[in-house]
Amino acid sequence: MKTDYDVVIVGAGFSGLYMLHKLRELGFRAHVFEMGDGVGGTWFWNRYPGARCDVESIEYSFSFSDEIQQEWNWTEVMPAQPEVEAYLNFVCDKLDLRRDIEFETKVTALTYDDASWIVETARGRRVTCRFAICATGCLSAPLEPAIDGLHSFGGTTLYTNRFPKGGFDFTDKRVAVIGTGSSGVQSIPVIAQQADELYVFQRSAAYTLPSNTRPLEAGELEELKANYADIRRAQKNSPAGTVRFGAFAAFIPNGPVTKIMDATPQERIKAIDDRGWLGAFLWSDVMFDIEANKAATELYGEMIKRVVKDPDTAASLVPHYPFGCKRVIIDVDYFETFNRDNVTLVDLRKDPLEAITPTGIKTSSSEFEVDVLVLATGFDAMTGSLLRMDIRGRDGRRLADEWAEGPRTYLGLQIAGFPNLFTITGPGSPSVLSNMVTSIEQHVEWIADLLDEMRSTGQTVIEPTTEAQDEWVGHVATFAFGVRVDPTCASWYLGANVPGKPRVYMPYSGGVPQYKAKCDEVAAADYEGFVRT
Ligand code: N01
Repeated sequence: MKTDYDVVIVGAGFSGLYMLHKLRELGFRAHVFEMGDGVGGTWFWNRYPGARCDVESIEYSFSFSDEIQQEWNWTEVMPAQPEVEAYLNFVCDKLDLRRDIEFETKVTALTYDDASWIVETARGRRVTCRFAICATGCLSAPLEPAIDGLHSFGGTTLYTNRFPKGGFDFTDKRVAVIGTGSSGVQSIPVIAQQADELYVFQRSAAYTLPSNTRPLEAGELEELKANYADIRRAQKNSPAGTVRFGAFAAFIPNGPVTKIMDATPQERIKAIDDRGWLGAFLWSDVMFDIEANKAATELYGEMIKRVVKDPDTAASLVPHYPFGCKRVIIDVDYFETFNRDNVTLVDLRKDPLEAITPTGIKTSSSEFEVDVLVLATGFDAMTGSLLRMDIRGRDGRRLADEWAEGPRTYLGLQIAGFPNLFTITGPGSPSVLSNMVTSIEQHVEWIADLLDEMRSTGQTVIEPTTEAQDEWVGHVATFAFGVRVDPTCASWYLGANVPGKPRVYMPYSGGVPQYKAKCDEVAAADYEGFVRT
């Protein structure tokens, strides 16, 4: 059967762009649908003030083209949003990708029919393709918080994950920020510098470390570029797909050997005297022993007290859940911001949020009148962007039904019952536990090799077996223990931030090299675990 395209790709972020390029190189007729009016995905939508990557720029970039990595000039060690977005536009122009991208076109449904997929969009377009590839990102389905009166607010409501292009001027405004995950923690210091008054509504305190970002020094970038071959090789062999680790560099290479539980109170304090914030966590038992983890959090609290002058505020800023169960944040002057006269922390664990009113926010003990409400309340991560499309596979089965108890994939790449559908960095792959760009490149190249091979052998349909999928899901689940699934921690890795979402630890935690080895083994064994016809 003739289809409109060989491949439709949903999304024009890092993964969609590289997938398009790779398929075009191989001579496939590929087409991208993108919801935004520009490329970038995560880096298109999350343009809130202070948005910054937590992987060093030199590694948070494509490795597939030496020309691109030599031509592009990063200016900072940890890149801010505008620079990553500009980089992706540069890549897009350099590879002339735009001509195959249909912008402002949201895909609403994907339906499998007769060895092909029907793709429907919110604009009423309906096209067919042999393969459909979801390059929809892990953190791209914004979560609207279930707060009474949310839509009654009469001022300006802004979402960090859909922040206006061109920014927003907070000057002379009374502002409330709800949410203190990465987006809140990064935006709060910047908003505080502009706003008249800033109220930070915190339900869970954050583990955040100074980003230590800085401009790249003269000659530094050139030296890094000269060593790119080694850096890229090392990235691929590193569990997290990154080797330089920015703010977290002190955790590497071999990790600490001393246990905090064996350290005297004086030795613990000396650790933060000598090593600052990282001194709280650089102990070998912190991730393995919950008492050690609590001791580390106490030390972290000591560090907070050293910075935050008001003792009640400092106490409220200490997390109530274990270190390591949520993604650790990098910030610029987060704790220092609470010493400003115009900033107030509202601890929702002591004074719960009751409602949003037409003029502001009501907690159980107070009312806060504000002009602007900033919602930094996160995402329906990893599955949200897939399940918000109506995806129907073989015999009309709905992905939403198949995943009612949590996502099930083979290798995070394909789903039994959904032939010829691929997920780049899908649940069950390292994705968010790694440098996303490293993992995206590995997936794109694996999928491209497979499609190329299928074309050469005349095969048109591929689907994993239920047995292979069950086995992989079971393997991924063996890593869901300890702090990752701590009941006090509502992490998005676990789906625990979304009311009603099944609690399943979604990413694969075995590390990038082990995962890649498995994917390569599967391919070498004639795509073991998949059925091809
Ligand atoms: O979202 P989050 P995010 N009432 O889910 C609170 C990546 N990222 O956008 O924890 C009051 O982490 C919620 O409270 P609680 C990164 O991987 C990376 O900040 O549920 N509060 C929490 O404080 C990150 O992990 C960068 O108790 C409510 C916050 O909102 C991921 O994206 C930068 C609430 C949500 O935090 C998500 O980060 C930005 C309610 N009803 C993002 N509902 C980098 O630096 C929710 N909250 C690379």
